[in-house]
Order: sequence, then C-alpha cells, then structure tokens
Amino acid sequence: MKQANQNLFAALRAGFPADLDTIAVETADAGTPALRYSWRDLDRATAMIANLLQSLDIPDGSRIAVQVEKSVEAMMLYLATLRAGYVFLPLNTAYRSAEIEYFIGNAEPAVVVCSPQNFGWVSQIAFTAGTKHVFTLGDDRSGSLLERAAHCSDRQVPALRRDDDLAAILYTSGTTGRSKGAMLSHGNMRSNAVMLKDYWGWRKGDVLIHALPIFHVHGLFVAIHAALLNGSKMIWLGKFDPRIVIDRMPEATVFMGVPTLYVRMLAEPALTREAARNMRLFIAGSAPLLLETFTEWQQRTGHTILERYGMSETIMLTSNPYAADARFGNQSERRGGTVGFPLPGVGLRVRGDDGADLSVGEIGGIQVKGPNVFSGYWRMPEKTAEEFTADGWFKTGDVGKVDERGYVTIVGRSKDLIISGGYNVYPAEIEGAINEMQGIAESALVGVPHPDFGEVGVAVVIARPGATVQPEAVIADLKSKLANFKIPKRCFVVAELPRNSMGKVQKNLLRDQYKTLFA
Ligand code: MCA
Ligand code: AMP
Repeated sequence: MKQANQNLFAALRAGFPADLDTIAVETADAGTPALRYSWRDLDRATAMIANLLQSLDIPDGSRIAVQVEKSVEAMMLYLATLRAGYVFLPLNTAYRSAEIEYFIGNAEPAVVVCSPQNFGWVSQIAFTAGTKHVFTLGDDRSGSLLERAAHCSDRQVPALRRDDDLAAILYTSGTTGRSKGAMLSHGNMRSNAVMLKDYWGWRKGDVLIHALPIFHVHGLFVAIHAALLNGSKMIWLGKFDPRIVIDRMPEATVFMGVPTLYVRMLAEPALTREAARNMRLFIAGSAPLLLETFTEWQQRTGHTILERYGMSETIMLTSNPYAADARFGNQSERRGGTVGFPLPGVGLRVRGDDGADLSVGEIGGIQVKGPNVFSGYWRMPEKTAEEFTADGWFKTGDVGKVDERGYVTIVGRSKDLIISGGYNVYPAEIEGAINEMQGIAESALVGVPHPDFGEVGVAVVIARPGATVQPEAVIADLKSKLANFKIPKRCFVVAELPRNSMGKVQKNLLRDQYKTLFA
C-alpha cells in the first residue's frame, strides 16, 4: 500500500481553501501599501523556492539557516524548506556576528539565507564554515533567493517525509554552555498544530492578526500553522505596532502575542470593547502574563485572554480552555495566573528534587511527554540524556504545581533564565561576555520586574583590584557583541557580591535589592 506523505507542508497545504484565488495574507505596515497574496500565490511561490532548493543538489537532511527580516516571502521560504524536505533553522535578526558564527559552525547548514545588507559578513562566516550556497532575501522582495527562484517551475510534489523525519532545528540556550539545537520533526509539529486547531476552536471565517517575529516557535509555528491548517487569512505586520493591531481588529478574530504586546495595547486609548467586538480569541504566552494585565484586558475589551505555555523543545504543552474542557469538568474556564491544562495528548507531571511524584498543590519540576516533544539536541547526545528522565520524560526546567482541578501554574524556573519581552536571555552567556572584559573580576546578571518587558536583566559587576570600571563601558562593550535584547538595561559596579556559605552568589538577594529599579 502507498504510504501517505507525512510531510508537514502537505498537511498545511490540505488546509488551503478550495478557492485558491481568495486572499491568504495581507500586509499591514505603516507607510507601505498593502500587499495581498492569494492561496495560489503561496502554493506557487513555495513550489518555486522548493524547486530552487532541490536543484542545488544538497544532501537529504540539509539545514537551511535563515536570518532575514520578517516578510511574507520569509514565511514562504520556511514553507518551501518543509516542502522540499530540508530542515529549517531560523535565526533571530538581532543576533550579531559571534552568535551567527556559533550557530552556523554548529549546524553546518548547506544553505544560508541572509538580508542583502548583511551579505558581506554573513557569507564570510558561512563560506568559512563550509556552506556552499548563500542567498539574500530582503523584506521588500529583493535579493538573490527570489531572483533565482523566479526561473524555477511553480509545480512541485512535496518531498516524501515520515513523522520522525527532522523538519526544524531551534536553538535555545541552556543554563551552562552554548546554545543547543532542539530537533523538531514533521510529526512533532503536525500533531501539535492539528490538536491546537481543534482545542482553540478554529472555525471557518477566522482571520489572524500576525504581529510576532517568525524566528521562534510562537510566531513561526503556533500562529502560522494554525492559520494555514484552517485556511484562515492572516493580517501580517512586519513589526508589531499596537495602533495598527487595534485598528485591524474589526476585520479579524484571533490574535496571539507575548505579554509585552498586550501591555503596549493597553496603553492605547483606542483599545475599547467596540474595537475588539469582532474578535473571538486573544492568546498569550512565551512569558508569564501578569494577573493585572489579564484583568485589565478583561475590563477594557470584555475578552478573557487565553494563556498557554510551551517551549522550543515541545511546542505547546498546556493551555487554558477555549471552551469548557470535558476532561476537567464542565466548569472549566480561563484562569489568570495559570497556564491551564495539559493539552490533549500531552502528559505532564510534577517531580521533587529527589524524583518523587508530588501531590496536588505541591511545587516541583515540571516534566512532560507526548508526540510534540522533540527527539533531542542537535549533535549533543549527552545534553539530551541529561534533560530526559530514565523513563522518557523531558525535564522542562520550569517549576510549578497542579491544583485539584487540574490547572497548571508556573511559579518559577530551576534554569537560570530571564524572559524579557518574550525573548530568552541566559545569564551565563552575558556573565561570560562581561567576565572577559578588561578590569572585570566577576559579574552576576539577574532579572528584575519591568513594566514593558515583564522582566529585564541587570548586571552587577566587581572590578579587579586597582581597575576602574565604568558601567556605561560594560553596556557599550556588550552592545558591540550581543543581540540587543540580551543587553542589561542597567549595570552596577559593587565591592562584593552576596554569597552563601558554599561561596555561591545569592542571586535571590540581588533580585530583591534591585526589584524596584523600574517600578
Ligand atoms: C527590544 N528591546 C528589548 C526587547 N525587544 N529589550 C529587552 N527585551 C526585549 N524583548 C530593546 C532593544 O534592544 C532596543 O534597545 C529597543 O528595545 C527598541 O528595539 P526594537 O527592536 O525597536 O523593539 P520593539 O520593536 O519595541 O520590540 C519589542 C517587542 C519584541 C515587540 C516586544 O521584543 C518582540 O517581538 N518580542 C516577541 C518575542 C517572541 O516572539 N517570543 C516568542 C518566543 P536600544 O534602543 O537600547 O538598542 S517562542 C517561546 O518563547 C515559547 C516557545 C512560547 O511559549 O511561545
Ligand atoms: P523558549 O526557550 O524560548 O522555548 O522558552 C520556553 C520557556 O518560556 C519555558 O520553559 C517557560 O519558562 C517560558 N514560558 C512560555 N510560556 C510561558 C507562560 N505562559 N508563562 C510562563 N512562562 C512561559
């Protein structure tokens, strides 16, 4: 019997509406005329780019690393990579050369696609690492990728892929050491997307406002997969702008954002019940949504934000219910401050430090299992083994509890991680960069509350004996090396760091000391 193609692209393509000439994506950026793409445009353009990739004669399993500004064509490049059967490796546009050098060196992509203005330095890194093909793609449809694809056929049969074939690698940092590439398969992504479409009640006529970056799970997978699977139009913002989002709400039904986006929209007087009257669902995640944001949103718009929780390694894990969830009683509703229930098919348990299963309400490490959970970190078998229990559960590094009704609440993290505006910042990486600077003896980076970004990094440093260190110089040096969202918002030079009896820096005391800095 012929094996059905389990390529994720084939599943997404099957969700396209029968009338391919209707609008699939409409851009909505300030100061630029709207571009409209039909479903046929998506189909044809992804076929052309997939044909270009396949014409390069690169081996099966080749990685396609992409660092480009957000555009509809950038989304098409993602879809074309799936379609051609290769492995997509998205990179945050904020990453600087040392960061890109690490990712390219580690992933050894066969193809790199970068912004036209970055071609000089990115291609140098890529060619040095052995990459054979470097293309450019601008957010204005410029660049060699589309020029070359224009000569390719607009017909293509999606490559035959099995559920466990690799579809994407997402780099995510660890508490120690360098970033690790989480390997996600076609099956991981498809199972999660199909389940979410149902759980969040996607229906005919839904329109999504897409305002997130497309180099992380939230904007690239959760938002795009759902809209495509449902044949839903996307109103597409290259860059989040609270006024544009509010302005377009009357034409839309679904919005997804990190908490910062909700905070920024609440600051706009135009956000009213009337503006949000056509909306069906507001979804938040990637970072904790403050209860005050949840409540204020309810008061201003009449809508209850649905908060969910996920990771690069697992895509979506838990969600507040869209409608009452029969598994948890008919009274289930969206509860602020919680991340809801384990999604259908996802196993979730809470374990103590000694590995013992904890009871209702007890706080411990969250472990998960399911068809959505990744297979491991790219070329890091030891790291992979460390993150899974002997009986196959993935240790999320998040600390939480489950109440008697089944709601999961995240109360903290065992991993030393700051989440700023929905982006992850690993203190170990920033401290490492600071410690390499001249005149620095030691440093500690802690996360403190921030009204806009939720949490931001503050650096506390000790100078070497006899050296003078200027906080501004530390920040300026970091800016020249690291992505902008990783830069501490403040730096303090102190005589000593608080330590416990073992000599370990007590970050909780530092967090406490600086917690009102941005209040
Ligand atoms: C920008 N800046 C930031 C951040 N973003 N600082 C701290 N944290 C940030 N997230 C700083 C820049 O360094 C710059 O500082 C200044 O703000 C303006 O930069 P700009 O790029 O113009 O900022 P923006 O456009 O206002 O961006 C804010 C943003 C953006 C829209 C909130 O950060 C964003 O799109 N965040 C969403 C991230 C996301 O999609 N995460 C999902 C990950 P200076 O002027 O000093 O240089 S997926 C995930 O976590 C899991 C799986 C999940 O559950 O979803
Ligand atoms: P990433 O490495 O970008 O995939 O980030 C995953 C991490 O984001 C998780 O391990 C959580 O710590 C955090 N996260 C995602 N969603 C939520 C949420 N709704 N509330 C709190 N933390 C979240």
